[in-house]
Amino acid sequence: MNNNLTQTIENAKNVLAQNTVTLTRNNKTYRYAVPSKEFYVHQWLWDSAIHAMGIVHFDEERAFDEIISLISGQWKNGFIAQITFNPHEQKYFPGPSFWGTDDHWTDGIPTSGITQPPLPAIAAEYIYKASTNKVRAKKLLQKIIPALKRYHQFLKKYRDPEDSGLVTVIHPWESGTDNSPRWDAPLAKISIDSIPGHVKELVNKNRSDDKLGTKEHRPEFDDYYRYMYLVDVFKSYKWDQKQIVKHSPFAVKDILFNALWARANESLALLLHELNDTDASTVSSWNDQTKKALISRWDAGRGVYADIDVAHGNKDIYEDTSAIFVPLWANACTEDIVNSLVKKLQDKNQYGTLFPVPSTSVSSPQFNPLKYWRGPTWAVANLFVVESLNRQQKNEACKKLRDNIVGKTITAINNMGFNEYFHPLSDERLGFGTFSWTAASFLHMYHTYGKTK
Ligand code: 2M8
Repeated sequence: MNNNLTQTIENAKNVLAQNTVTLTRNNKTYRYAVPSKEFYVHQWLWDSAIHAMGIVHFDEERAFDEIISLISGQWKNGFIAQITFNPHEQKYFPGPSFWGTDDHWTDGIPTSGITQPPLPAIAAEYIYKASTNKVRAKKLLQKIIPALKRYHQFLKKYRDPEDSGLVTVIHPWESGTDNSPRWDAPLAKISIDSIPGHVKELVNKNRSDDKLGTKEHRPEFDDYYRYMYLVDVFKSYKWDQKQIVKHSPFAVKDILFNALWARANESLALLLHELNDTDASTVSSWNDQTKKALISRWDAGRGVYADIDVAHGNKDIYEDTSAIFVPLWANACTEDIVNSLVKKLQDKNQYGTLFPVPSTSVSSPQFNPLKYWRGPTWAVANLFVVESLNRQQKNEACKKLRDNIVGKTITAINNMGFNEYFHPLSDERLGFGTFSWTAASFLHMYHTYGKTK
């Protein structure tokens, strides 16, 4: 190992340590890492799951803290929020006062009203398996698994009311890939003129990400008007999930979210089994159902898994983004699908760029190498692709690609540091700096696959 890499591993640990917040809520002390002190100063759901997967390689107990803190704000109906707020922080917009969720908070713990991709159970499986002190890890597992089971029951009940196997996402922020081209068509149906003046004023007055960060790397104002309009609509339904899922102007069956949903049910079933919980078989049947539903979304002609715009007549969405690789992590694929996706990853004009994997295919008319989820390479999205390829490692090409992406991600971070995202065609760092899940993804990839090379 070169000295530089030894130093980068230490730096990654330091990023996670420096971003760690210790907070007392209702006489209990919690520890979690914020995504980046430059802007994201609260706890995010899927970020924390990734943090845990990185932290476990140097502090097993601390890895579980991420999930323990996350579930402290779980609502009575099982919902776990995209953001659990730190009441002492002001920097981030939209903070706790913009959501109108107060009536649902548990023991006064402030949260937003939407969720994020259900990564925590996957993280729980990984951190449990990586823990060397299994007695302690099992005790910690017993602390978090009942809450994660209730969260999955919430998603199944309220987000898949049709029992189709595919859960519905009601806000682009729930997808985690906020301004992905996949949401362009559904969002275009919400005309900017129809958005009430008070929502636009609120955004104009309070938006802070474009001032604290680089404007060109962030979503547009029209995106933010729509994001906050949706929050306004959900507030008017008093966060009643049944009403929201039925009436939300934005409602999609997201391929990435559902791929992680399938994989998360596989993890949860395994952990429930480990704890002798008889619900394991129900959760396992959800995994089977979602896998089948995902395979049926594959469009061989276009070479993508198509999302569905539920709010607008179940229209298919065929945007070519890195979401299409993640069903492989859940094994929701056939050999032909795997071969087709391998070609895309190898092709320089699609996903095989200088620093892969771009979040949108280079050949897509929507590709923008600077803007957030519309083209830049994200270490966390690479972690998903790497795990997806690893699941298909019987296929030699997948194994080779896995090692190639691990190597390039480690080298890039080693050279450029821990930014939120990176230019896929040059060595430019983008977004906010000193980012926790970039550090955690690096540590996960290095410890799991990097050392064997
Ligand atoms: C970004 O999203 C937040 C809203 O949730 C924002 O831009 O304000 C996304 O990259 C999301 O996936 C991520 O979890 C969050 C914190 O890193 O930032």
